[in-house]
Amino acid sequence: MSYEHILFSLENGIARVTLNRPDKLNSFNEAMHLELRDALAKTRAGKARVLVLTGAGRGFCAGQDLSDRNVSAGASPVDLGHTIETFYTPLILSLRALEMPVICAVNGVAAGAGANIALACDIVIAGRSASFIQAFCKLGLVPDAGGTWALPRLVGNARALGLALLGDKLSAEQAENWGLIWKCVDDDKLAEEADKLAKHFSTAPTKGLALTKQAIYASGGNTLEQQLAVERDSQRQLGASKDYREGVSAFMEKRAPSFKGE
Ligand code: LHQ
Repeated sequence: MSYEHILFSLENGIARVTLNRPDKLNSFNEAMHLELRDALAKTRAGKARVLVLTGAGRGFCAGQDLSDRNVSAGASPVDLGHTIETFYTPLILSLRALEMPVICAVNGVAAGAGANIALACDIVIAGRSASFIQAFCKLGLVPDAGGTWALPRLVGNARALGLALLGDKLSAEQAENWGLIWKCVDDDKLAEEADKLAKHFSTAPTKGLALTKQAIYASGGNTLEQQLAVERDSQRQLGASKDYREGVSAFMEKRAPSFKGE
């Protein structure tokens, strides 16, 4: 599949996706969803050990392309649920299920589903001029793309409700202060910071990181007992991995480990 609305590369274990409809602030139409789906399938099937998601131009993503359907008074009603179940739900679930760290480099405004796609990534870094807007309330909608799940877990109900009911712009700095994202960096350092993280993860023990992310996401719905069982099962599996042997051997031999992601 060739891409018109995204850029994709996979080199040296690093998959990179750039949303690429800058004139529309990288908002999503169906074609972009399908291209992203294909790129995620290639990321899963290839030798990627980390994925970096970012946007082209001055924005990260303004959510759904609002110009792609007719909502005039005489037009037939639209089934937004269909769009959600066909495109956004599988996208969020596949980002979560990717067996590698997913870095989102938020290079500008992230609004509506764009904000929540960013928040579905494992490590979110943002340029100082970037912002997060739960724009849905201005359209009479609820936060989607996992927003109502992620927001209260990341920042608590008070802030989740304030963000979702008011739809105000939250600066990258405030997002970092609130623990909504990992880090805010100067705009001119964003690409460099994302690269540094990507290179780090491309030589990390990928299986261990994949099970770590799964365990942390599972914890929200688990009791302590259940979560202790998740940890036991993960360690059991990882104890048989080559990277675990390599990590321990490298420590004992006082040398840098060489992890293969196996
Ligand atoms: C856009 C968009 C956009 C099209 C900027 N669409 N063109 C899921 C399922 C199904 C349906 C409904 O929704 C959903 C989930 C959602 O994501 S709903 C939420 C959708 N997103 C929004 O409500 C955000 C709309 N955009 C904005 O509020 C502003 O554009 C923000 C605050 C993001 C940025 O403001 P500015 O920096 O002032 O830029 P701008 O508004 O001038 O936008 C630049 C261009 O991008 C402009 O086009 P133009 O031809 O006039 O230069 C906008 O029309 C276009 N654009 N967002 N979502």
